[in-house]
Amino acid sequence: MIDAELIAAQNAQQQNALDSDYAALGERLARAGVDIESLTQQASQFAVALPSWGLGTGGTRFARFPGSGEPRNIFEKVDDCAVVNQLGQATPAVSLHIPWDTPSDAAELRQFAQERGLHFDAMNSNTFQDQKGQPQSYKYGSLSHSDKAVRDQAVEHNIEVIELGRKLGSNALTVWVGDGSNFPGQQNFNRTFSRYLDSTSAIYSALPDDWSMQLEHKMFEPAFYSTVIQDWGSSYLAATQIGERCKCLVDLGHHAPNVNIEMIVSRLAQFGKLGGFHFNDSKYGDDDLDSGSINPYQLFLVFNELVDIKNRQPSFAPFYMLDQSHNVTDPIESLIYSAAEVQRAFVKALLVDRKALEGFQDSNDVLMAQGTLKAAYNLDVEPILQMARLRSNGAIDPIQAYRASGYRAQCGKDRPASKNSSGSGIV
Ligand code: AOS
Ligand code: ZN
Ligand code: ZN
Ligand code: ZN
Repeated sequence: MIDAELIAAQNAQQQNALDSDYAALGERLARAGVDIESLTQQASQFAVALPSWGLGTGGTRFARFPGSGEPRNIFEKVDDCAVVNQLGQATPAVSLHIPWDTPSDAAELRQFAQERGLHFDAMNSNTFQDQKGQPQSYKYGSLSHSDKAVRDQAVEHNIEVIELGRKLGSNALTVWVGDGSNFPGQQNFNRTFSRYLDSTSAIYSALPDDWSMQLEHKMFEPAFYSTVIQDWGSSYLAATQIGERCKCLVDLGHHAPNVNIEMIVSRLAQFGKLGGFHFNDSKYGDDDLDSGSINPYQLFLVFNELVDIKNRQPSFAPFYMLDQSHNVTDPIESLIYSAAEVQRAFVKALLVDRKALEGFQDSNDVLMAQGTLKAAYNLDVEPILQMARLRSNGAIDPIQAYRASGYRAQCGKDRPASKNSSGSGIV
């Protein structure tokens, strides 16, 4: 991890400026009857999980351009996650991908993570590509395949992921499948969906009582004509049929352009089926760009719904994870920066004057209703994020501290490039 003294020295240089920015923001918020301390406390408690596959350079279907010092195995990935969390203080959990990051010894990995202040969040299964030595191929699908032997193999894999997750202290399984078709007529929609429901129900019956199962929908890719769980409608139907602890997971990049994602969020939550998120940003499709880099207002509007839901249902606790592919940035920097962007959207959403908003909505004062959201969104809450980090021994400016530490250069020496360095290039 990064030398704590280096972080403290950097913070010492920046603290005067932060103190005065924080005091000024605190005064401004106080005039509106908002206690800055309560916001800072909520920011400190905010957490978004890191994807184990996000620590290496991602790549596209055309090429992957690895950086130096990339992690070569899950232990090195956890080391990098620890750095992201140490500096940014918003990412205490890791979401594991199986089999890309299957540990040879689960207890050892769990302890290794614990020693670095990390735990394991939702587990991700993979039946969208063939693994070495597996008898059946997923070329024509997995959980919805026409051949029972393939479906059984895919169900079995998911059950193994649950078993591994139990040993790691996880309590959720996220299922995303690439199942679908490329041509009209290739598959019968009804029969394919029925087979998917049978398979996921079999997985669900192996789920421990305190676990949930998250179904992740995606409009297209790798299938380009039809996808089995292509949108929140199919996801909702499946989750409802499968069982109470089966929920829908929303990846921000998995919708048609311009779809009103925040409304999907509200709908799913209203009927108890919103289970979690994969945060990222996109311009065209499942671009998996850094959260908040393209459309930060959308991210804010999603959190505006989440805060509204939490006020209605205090027990509401969805899974938050970054699902990004870092192609042209240092993954550690992107993850630190992105987690802060998600946290920022959350804090701004807390600032929405909900009582006033409701009044404007009920009296159809349209301009003031939208202005109420904008007032929260337009406020610069950076001092709150910085103070939350400082108080948890993170860095006021985590990117600057990371660069000053020389961590990546040191990894370049300690981790000679390996062909197996992570980064799937396909997510
Ligand atoms: C794929 O497009 C989905 O976003 C998945 O959530 C994820 O990227 C993949 O499952 C990697 O495990
Ligand atoms: Zn995803
Ligand atoms: Zn995505
Ligand atoms: Zn995706």
